[in-house]
Amino acid sequence: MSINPEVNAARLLASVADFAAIGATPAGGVNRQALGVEDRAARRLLAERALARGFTVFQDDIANLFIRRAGRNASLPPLLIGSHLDSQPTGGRFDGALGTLSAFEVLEALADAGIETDRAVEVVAFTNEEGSRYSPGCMGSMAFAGVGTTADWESIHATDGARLADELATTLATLPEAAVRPIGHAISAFVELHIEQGPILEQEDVPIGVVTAVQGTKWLEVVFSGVAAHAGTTPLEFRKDPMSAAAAAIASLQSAVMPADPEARLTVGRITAEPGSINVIPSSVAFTVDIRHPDAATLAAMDQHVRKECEAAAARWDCDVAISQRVDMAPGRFASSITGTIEEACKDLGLKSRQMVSGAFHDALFVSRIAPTAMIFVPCRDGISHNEAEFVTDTHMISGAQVLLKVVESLALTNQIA
Ligand code: HGY
Ligand code: MN
Ligand code: MN
Repeated sequence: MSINPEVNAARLLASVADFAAIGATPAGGVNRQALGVEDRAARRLLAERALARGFTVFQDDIANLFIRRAGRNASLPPLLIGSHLDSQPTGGRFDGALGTLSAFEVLEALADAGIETDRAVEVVAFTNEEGSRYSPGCMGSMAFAGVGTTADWESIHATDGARLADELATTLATLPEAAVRPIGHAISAFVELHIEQGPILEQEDVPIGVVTAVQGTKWLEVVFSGVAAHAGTTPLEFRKDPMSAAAAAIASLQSAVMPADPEARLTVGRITAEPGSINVIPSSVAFTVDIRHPDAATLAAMDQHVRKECEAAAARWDCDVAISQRVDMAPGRFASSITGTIEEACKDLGLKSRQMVSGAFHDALFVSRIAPTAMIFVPCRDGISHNEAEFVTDTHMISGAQVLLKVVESLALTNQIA
């Protein structure tokens, strides 16, 4: 006998707290970087909980982790929900984890209510969404969407020197109960719940964001090369100082790009100097540039602008410059059939919602290339994310999961093709 499924609020909140303890940092965040020990521990915990509920657990060769609750008709492609479990090095407890755990709560709520869905519902934790330890980000969802292959990235080394292929093998082996299946199986649709990671929903006091699109992202690595020399004996006219070139390029980009266009985003997140000695003019200086824009042509123009400024700085300071692209994510639009279903669910639940474009990239950006996809956002305090202070209220977590459950009922209970 089935009853109306309900989100078990206490169970969801406890689950978020349990996973926040894996890789917990003293400042209240998490350091659960892709394919590391803590990431594997989180995957293990989720898989054990899934097996305890009688769900099927499997993974693919890039270690995307899937949890499947069967439906009445095994021939129908499953509905996919979920997000990621990996975090930034000083990440928040909710980025990725909330979407993955809310999706798991939906499976449990359906099971508790004895609901048999027409199509199976699968929860996914995609591998390496963040891209901080291994670049690029979204490796798991790119591979799932056929945009990249594991072979493309196997020889990449992490920022701490680990080799991706080795840690991938270790991660897969950590879950012997999860058979490794071919990558990229058919799905009917994908819905990802995530924190907004920006201030809009909180400022407008709206509990649900209906995400209609994701802006484009490019990651560049810029390396200025000069001549290492003695800090004390080398007059200015004898210097080929890559630090001066880097500082000039960064200052020029930061004073021009975002002030000129309120939709543009430019971030220099990491800079290193070799040999990094206090009394040596560096031989080289490398820094990363993360640029974003909702419009593809404008993003391409920003890319050209960064290259031009860096080449000008290299000439001014008599250095060489090499610029390589690490990530190129075109902007993506989500399916109105799914955003409409999310809006209907909000109406049924009496929750205000508003449409919005995501400033952050997400796994949904790539999955949207192979199936109807959309995202549900919930507010986070002061819009802060990628920061240990990231915070979401219990009420917003529960509302988000309730909307996700309602959307799953719409997309999996009837034989509706999204
Ligand atoms: O950087 C991003 O947009 C994502 O949050 N990793
Ligand atoms: Mn995320
Ligand atoms: Mn993130």
